[in-house]
Amino acid sequence: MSSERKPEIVVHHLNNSRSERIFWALEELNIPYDVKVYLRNPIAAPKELKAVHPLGKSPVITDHGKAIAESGTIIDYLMHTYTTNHREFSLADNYWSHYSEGSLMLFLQMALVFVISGQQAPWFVKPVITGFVNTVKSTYLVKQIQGSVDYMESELGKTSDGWFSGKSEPGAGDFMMCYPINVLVNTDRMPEINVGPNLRKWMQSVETRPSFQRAKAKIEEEERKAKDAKAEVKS
Ligand SMILES: N[C@@H](CCC(=O)N[C@@H](CS)C(=O)NCC(=O)O)C(=O)O
Repeated sequence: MSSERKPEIVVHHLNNSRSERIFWALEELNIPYDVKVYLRNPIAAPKELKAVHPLGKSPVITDHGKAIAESGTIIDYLMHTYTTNHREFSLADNYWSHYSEGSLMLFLQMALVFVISGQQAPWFVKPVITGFVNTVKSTYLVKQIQGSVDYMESELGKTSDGWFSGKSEPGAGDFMMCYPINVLVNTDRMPEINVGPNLRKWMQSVETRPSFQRAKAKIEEEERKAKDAKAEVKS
């Protein structure tokens, strides 16, 4: 880290959320931070998160008390405020950062909402809703997501070191892509999608990176402490 300004960052972390990429960026860029955990109750974020930012979503950070929301803005802010040469924030970084939330997540989120609505529909409309969900998935969403996955696979194949940043180390584009690619590679949310070797290798390179491992360990430790504290209050 090299900057005149000393960071006073708090990551306001909601369990099972997109904030893993913020932890990874902070660890990778060697920027010190504190963590405050918010536990879902049972699915939505607790109202305390709205005191940090009006939308009450995660990830959100505060730095010197100022709230910064939206993963892409947070990563952009960290790189521009606390790294030398903005760690060469490239056009590719900018592109993949926007692509991640603006294009890819749009379809993944739609797929998730459709599947959940099918599962949670009342029994008397379930066959109709399930039929509708399956039709939208097969005629539209699977094609869109597979198209994106094939495109990313081919673009990664053109890079020299297998990073979305186009450089020899991960950049903003990689931090941002970490969440959706993890969903595609490591979860069974979209079993219809074929993920190719370049994307799998990319995920593996992320997972074996010490900064990513430190980020995961930090999240686990902080969530455990928050859950223990909550259990203690209840007992
Ligand atoms: N585009 C936003 C997405 C923020 C978002 O939707 N966060 C979810 C978790 S991944 C959330 O806070 N959900 C809890 C809720 O809506 O109550 C970003 O990347 O920061």
